[in-house]
Amino acid sequence: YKSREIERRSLDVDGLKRSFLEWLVYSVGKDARAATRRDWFHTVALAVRDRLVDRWMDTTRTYYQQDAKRVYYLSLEFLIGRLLTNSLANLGITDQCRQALDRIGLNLDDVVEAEPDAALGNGGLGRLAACFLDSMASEALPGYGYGIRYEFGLFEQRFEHGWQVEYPEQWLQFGNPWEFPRPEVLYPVQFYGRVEEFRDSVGERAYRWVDAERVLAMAYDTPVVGYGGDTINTLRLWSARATRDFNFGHFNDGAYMKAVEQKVLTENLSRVLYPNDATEGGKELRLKQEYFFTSASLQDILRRYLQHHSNFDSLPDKAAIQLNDTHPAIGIAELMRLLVDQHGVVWDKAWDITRATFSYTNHTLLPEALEAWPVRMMERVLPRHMQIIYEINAKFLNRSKARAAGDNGRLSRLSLIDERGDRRVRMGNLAFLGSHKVNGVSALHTELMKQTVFADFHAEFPERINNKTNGITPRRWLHQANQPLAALITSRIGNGWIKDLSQISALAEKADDLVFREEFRRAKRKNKKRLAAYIARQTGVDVQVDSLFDVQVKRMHEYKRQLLNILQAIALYNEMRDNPTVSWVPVTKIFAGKAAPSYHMAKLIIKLINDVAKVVNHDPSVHDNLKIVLLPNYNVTAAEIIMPAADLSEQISTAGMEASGTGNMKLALNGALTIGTLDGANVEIREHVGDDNIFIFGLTAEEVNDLRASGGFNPREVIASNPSLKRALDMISTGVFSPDDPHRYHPILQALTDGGDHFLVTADFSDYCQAQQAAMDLYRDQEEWTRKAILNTANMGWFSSDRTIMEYATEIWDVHPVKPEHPA
Ligand code: 26Y
Repeated sequence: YKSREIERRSLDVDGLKRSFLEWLVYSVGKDARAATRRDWFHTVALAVRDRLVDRWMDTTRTYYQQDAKRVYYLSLEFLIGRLLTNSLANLGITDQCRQALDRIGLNLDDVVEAEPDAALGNGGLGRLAACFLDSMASEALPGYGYGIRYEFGLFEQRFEHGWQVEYPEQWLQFGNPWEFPRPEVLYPVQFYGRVEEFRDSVGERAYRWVDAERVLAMAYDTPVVGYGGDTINTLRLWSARATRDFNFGHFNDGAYMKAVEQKVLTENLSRVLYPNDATEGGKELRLKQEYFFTSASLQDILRRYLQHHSNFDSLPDKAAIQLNDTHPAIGIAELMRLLVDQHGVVWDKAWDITRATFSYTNHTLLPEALEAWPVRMMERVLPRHMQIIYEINAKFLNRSKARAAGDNGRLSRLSLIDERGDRRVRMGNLAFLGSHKVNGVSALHTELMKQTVFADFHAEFPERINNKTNGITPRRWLHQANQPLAALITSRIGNGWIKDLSQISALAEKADDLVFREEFRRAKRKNKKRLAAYIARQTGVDVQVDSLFDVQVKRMHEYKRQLLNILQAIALYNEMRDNPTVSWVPVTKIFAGKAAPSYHMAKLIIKLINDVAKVVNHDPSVHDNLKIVLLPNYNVTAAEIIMPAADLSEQISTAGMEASGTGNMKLALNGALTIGTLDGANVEIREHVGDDNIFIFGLTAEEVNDLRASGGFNPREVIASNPSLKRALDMISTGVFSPDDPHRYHPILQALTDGGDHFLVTADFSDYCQAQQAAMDLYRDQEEWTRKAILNTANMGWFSSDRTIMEYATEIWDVHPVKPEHPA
């Protein structure tokens, strides 16, 4: 038994190999000859998991014994992607594992490919949460992620005749070796019912929530391995279970089948991730998901707190709860309910505790993305919470400065209830009011929060808004995804950068070193070859490895302006055909991204890109100097192949609309030059990499604001005065790219003209084309291009999510690193 214990922890090649063979037989139940690639993935994952359990328990025990202050990151999304490569790298056993598999006649890279991509998120917000988990563990911070264990992650995207079609993403189909089910960690969560008033033991008015429906939240834990493997934190995801009434009920014939149906319906709560990432749908199931995971998480947090404490006075000293956008903002009313109704804390004290415990991150200024639940729905689904929200609101409005000043306009804007039209609960206002700190995700975004959506709140609470510019984890996005470049960097400056990305600045002096440049180019070329092979496999298109890889990968959105990019592609296509004798810089335009299934305009843009690609890629007159590809099913795994291979990074949102962007950081860190507007974190990227090493174009946020306010912008005039834009649009409108349906793109043309071009595609077109020309010209000079690419990589150290997370830790959470104690 003892030797088996040691075997399970052994990190050397022989020990790993013996573990693999044993796991394959005794847990996967296969013989080496019959094992599939998936069997091997499960085998290796289970054996690797063995190697982290001890340290996981040490970490958890240390936090408990020291009663350390923990941070709880509540997020409806965690876009974690695959975990095998990440676990191996963070444990530092990649090479041993590779060799052990070699000895069995297997290739680690093939085994890795059998892991499904855990896509429990839509885009930036979900991936940020995943980067933060990595950084909290790597910085030894006592941090927990709390979310939902969706059975179906973000849909799988395929193109059928160029149109996006959605398929279910069944990541759990073959089991998940990383998760530990905790059937004993089970909390009741209620919905519907009504509120009863009564007198408590001292004769005070009190309330109880009765006749409610009950669902159970069951925990599944996933270990989060920090770099070096010393700290191993926990991601706890909740799954909906019908109550035990079902298991122990006895039913007559008809009632039995009904009860089974009811059980299935109840458990639908955690079935599927909502695929919208900007339009608030107002769907009841979504509200229930939000409350479900928030309530379970808060109950769990309070249970943990009460292991060491007998009243709630020091909750804010022991727990910091971060709200990832407003999705868990109902937690503010829920904590009030738990404290006041269940634990008998008086209101004012409960409110102080709540505010001192919560903080809120805003990720968007888009009005259509701000959550606002109809009062009628909230009253029905969460009647006690609706009361509590009214109470919070009444007390706040009574004391606010606006009332003192007699400013009713301001008062109604501050209200938690939007009284216009059907009455709605403004979740952003609730999150703001119930938090001691509120942050934006880039300097510009935070500034705009103060000036726009939260201007009135900012006047009331001038200290509350602060900035935390996003970051990305260098482990996954450089060390793991870009091994050629990572090895090159380490050969010159050592491997300290993996843990402390600021060290990467030491590369700057290598930008003038011709040998280093050559090696940097060689690493990039290797990555481009890998991407070219992937493109060929996914789309059947052959691209030139030495062409300029111009990459725009992100969700499909009008504000992100994939349309601007494809219009420029059409213009470039025309120029190439008009001037066949010119020696053109070969360009490969690479797009990838999913559209929300109900977002028709975004889906039409996908079809347009595919239609344009078909025409351009088959036109011999451009001599392969231009290729356009739209890769299907963009996800974390695809991003790991794309980011390292990019030359040019498209960050071209309408200024003022992209809160931060994080793909921009991944691309720049991997040595891509940015072509972008002064939006989101692009502003800070420019400050760090230097104005000479980035292509900035277009209207600024201020200019966009003025232009829209003045009403003085006429897209038809702009189009008429720009022949290449006019020609591109005419080609679309006459069906050059859609001969089977010439009117297909009418809605797009309409939006750009009569629609007023809200996203200012036409307004920025000419400046964008000039910036593209500058990029192509520079690309001819490979030495100069490489020099700038190196300076991008070297100057991106500040954008590590370790830096971001330490800012949260010191300026918002007041949590500190805790080194796990390992028993002898
Ligand atoms: C309300 C619901 C439909 C909803 C669901 C998901 C609304 C928004 C979202 C997701 C938003 C999101 O991903 N925002 C992105 O967050 C990133 C991390 O801060 C930013 O970098 C990026 O600019 C922003 O669009």
